[in-house]
Amino acid sequence: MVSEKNKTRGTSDEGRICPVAVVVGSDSDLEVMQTCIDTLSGFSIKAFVRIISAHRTPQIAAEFAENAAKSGIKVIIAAAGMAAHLAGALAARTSLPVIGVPLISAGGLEGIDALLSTIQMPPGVPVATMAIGKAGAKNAAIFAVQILALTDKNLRDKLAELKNAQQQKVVEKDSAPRSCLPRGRRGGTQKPHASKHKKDT
Ligand code: C2R
Repeated sequence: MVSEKNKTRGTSDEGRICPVAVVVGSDSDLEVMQTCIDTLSGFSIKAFVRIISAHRTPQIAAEFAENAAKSGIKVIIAAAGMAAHLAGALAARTSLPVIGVPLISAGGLEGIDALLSTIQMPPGVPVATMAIGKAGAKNAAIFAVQILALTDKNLRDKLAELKNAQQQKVVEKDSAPRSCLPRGRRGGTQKPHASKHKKDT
């Protein structure tokens, strides 16, 4: 039985509504997903973090997804490794946008297992699947902000700042002095043309 505490556990953090839920399949996923939580907090969004497994706690997962919209959540980010059923299982029970982050798990297949499990949803139940691991964790946060920014000018301005800042970084790196490589040494080591120099025997 799901406890009443779990059933009604809302999104309120000291009375504050968190519009983004970050759900992980295991506490072992939290280290990578901290990037997601930190990126959200860079936009002054406090994530509502839960550890829920569609495989290990299926009833809690179902109840969380069914109550999410009512409790003020607007976007769900679901991250899991291995046979990552989590994002799809949540998406099956809510019409909120669900963003999936496939993770690398010890004993898994370097995240390819989680990627395919998260991305290959049947038609009718979409999960917006990000890249594997840390890049996906960061992009999930930005994608959630982009969704919220549709109705929030303040967030739109902050997103524009982020784009400008990252553009500026690349431009600065590009304009840094770099030494020229001698001719013939560009693009790695060149193999001698063995066939041309082969001695006739
Ligand atoms: P443990 O480290 O707890 O053994 O978990 C988790 O996300 C984690 O990456 C190993 C991996 O199993 C994943 N997991 C899932 C689900 N629940 C846990 N993929 C699920 O319901 O999809």
